Amino acid sequence: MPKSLPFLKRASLTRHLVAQKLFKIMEDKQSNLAVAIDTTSPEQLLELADKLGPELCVVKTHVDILDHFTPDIVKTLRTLADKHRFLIFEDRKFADIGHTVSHQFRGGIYQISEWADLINAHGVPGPGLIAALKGSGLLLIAEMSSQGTLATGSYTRKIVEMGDAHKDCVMGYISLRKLSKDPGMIHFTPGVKWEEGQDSLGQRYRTLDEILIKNKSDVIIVGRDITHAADPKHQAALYREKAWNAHVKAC
Ligand code: S5P
Repeated sequence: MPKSLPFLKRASLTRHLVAQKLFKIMEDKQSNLAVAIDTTSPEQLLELADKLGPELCVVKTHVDILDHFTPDIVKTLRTLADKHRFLIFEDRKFADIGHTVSHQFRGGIYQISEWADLINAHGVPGPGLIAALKGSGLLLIAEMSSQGTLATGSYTRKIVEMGDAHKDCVMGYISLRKLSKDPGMIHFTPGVKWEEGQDSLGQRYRTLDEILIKNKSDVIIVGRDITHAADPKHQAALYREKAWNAHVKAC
């Protein structure tokens, strides 16, 4: 199995500014850990982002699950992102025609384009939505961690073809493993726990060694195993260290 290149080397192999920035953050902080802070409380989101910030390269949000929203919440999150040097990834999973998606991205209550460094989209509608999402770093969803996902086989291959053909906007993939041959593309993998398993609603978990060493992905996205731990800060520090060691091993 060919070895992966170090992140700093890969930063020079992409022209995507957000990808370059992320590669550099990962190398400087020795962190390829993204944390999904899936809480309904804005106060808890900000508190966890501040507490875990030093361990992370990315904070992943679902703003539409917050039980209330004001622009101040994301303004504070941006301040924390600058303080701790992490990127904000709004996991909106856009999946409509370009015209609609453009409004969902730039307008509405959340105005995602104003504060998100990273966003993601399904490729089902075709490449029209990619052009509409220009601005933040875009990840296409090529595979999913959930049981019975339809994003497999030729669908997955076509997503990677679509993404690799739009490198001015697309900087990587949500996937279970490395898919693109382009070292400038960054692969993010959710569904991570210390041990393999499942939740009660179809989420499937694998270990970080399985994801980063065996399947050559780049960034792990960990949610409840950190946010619901007895000591989230300690757990995040452990995940950071182990994920970084796995990355070094894969190089
Ligand atoms: O295929 C996917 C894609 C995503 S972005 N499977 C996922 O679980 N996710 C997201 O990763 C999901 O929306 C959640 O925010 C996070 C996983 O959370 P956990 O608590 O199961 O680790």
